[in-house]
Amino acid sequence: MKTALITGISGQDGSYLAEHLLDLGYEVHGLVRRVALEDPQRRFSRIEHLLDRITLHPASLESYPSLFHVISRHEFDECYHLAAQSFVAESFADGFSTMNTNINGTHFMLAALRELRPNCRFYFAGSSEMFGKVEETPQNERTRFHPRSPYGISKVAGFELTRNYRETYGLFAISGILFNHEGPRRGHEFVSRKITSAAAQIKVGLANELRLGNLDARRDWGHAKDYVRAMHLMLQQPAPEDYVIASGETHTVRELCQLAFEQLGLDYSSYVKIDERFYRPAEVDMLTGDARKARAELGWHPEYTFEQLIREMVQEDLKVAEAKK
Ligand code: NDP
Ligand code: GDR
Repeated sequence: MKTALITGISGQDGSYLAEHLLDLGYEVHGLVRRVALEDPQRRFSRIEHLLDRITLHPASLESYPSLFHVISRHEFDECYHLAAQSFVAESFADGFSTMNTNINGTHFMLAALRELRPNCRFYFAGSSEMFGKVEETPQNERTRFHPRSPYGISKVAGFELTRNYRETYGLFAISGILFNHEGPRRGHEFVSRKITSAAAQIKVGLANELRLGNLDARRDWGHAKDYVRAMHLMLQQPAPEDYVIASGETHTVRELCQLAFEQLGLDYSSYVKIDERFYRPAEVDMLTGDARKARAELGWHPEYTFEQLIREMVQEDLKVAEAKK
């Protein structure tokens, strides 16, 4: 039985990855913040159903000793480093804390593994935000980075740290460059969930409008369940390499609105209002990933289409809205 450590296990991807690894027979450990352990009902909603099958350890990405402590006491075969300040808009509001958490947190994890568990395989949660103002379309593993936010810059730094530990110290340390992935467990601040939950609330009469920023931004959206399978596959390869994971399709935020409202028999244009507050100081206009390397070498294929993803999110949010009514 292999043992895996997941940082960010209480987040969207951490929860799906924990389920996937448990299904594969792994012993699963997770790093969580102490404050979260003290408020499990609210902070562990995504992993509530797994709590008796996983082992949680308190630690913070801001504290090297707390990470060192956990890693020194348990043998891990694989480490999935998913914890981060992951909301791009927040990184404009407070770039310093995003940089601190995301860059130092990744550096601390790598430094502790190098010292204590050099044979543990390491996955870094890289992002399509690293491509930012894209230099070519579609983006692949060789496309140059041009990040447009403190978040994007922090992910480029994490990517370079991971590469450097691989090349310098021989760690099996790789980055997945994942494009946007969503699902019913997505945080409400991200645009997909903001739209599907608002559409459901409007449908049952709990809300009457939805305020959004740039409707013309284009993203390559997939389902988080498909993307966590790719994370695991990357760590099973004979040699450490980075992979782009994407659907290869791009849609505007407007199209996402249209599709979500249509599922409920509504016309989005009657409810969506443009609000300058949700525009970003610098936007990533358009992302489309080229995941041919992952398809060929990992045998990875997404199972969900964009339409199935949005339909599932809308249906789940409708259940929540109906229960609240
Ligand atoms: P979430 O925001 O849902 O989860 C983030 C996790 O990180 C949470 O468990 C959170 O814990 C934890 N965390 C945040 N700050 C700290 C800290 N200071 N110390 C310890 N833990 C912390 O993100 P996702 O699951 O969507 O994404 C997972 C990773 O993948 C992130 O690194 C993200 O940047 C990256 N990524 C995500 C993509 C996506 O489309 N979802 C695409 C590409 C990359 P808590 O619950 O306590 O806040
Ligand atoms: P993103 O996701 O920034 O791509 O980062 P998000 O869903 O926040 O934004 C996508 C696009 O929608 C536009 N937008 C709005 N976004 C939000 N959140 N709220 C709004 O009201 C709104 N109106 C328009 C944005 O401007 C943007 O263009 C996500 C995160 O999961 C990152 O952690 C991850 O690395 C990347 O995806 C890949």
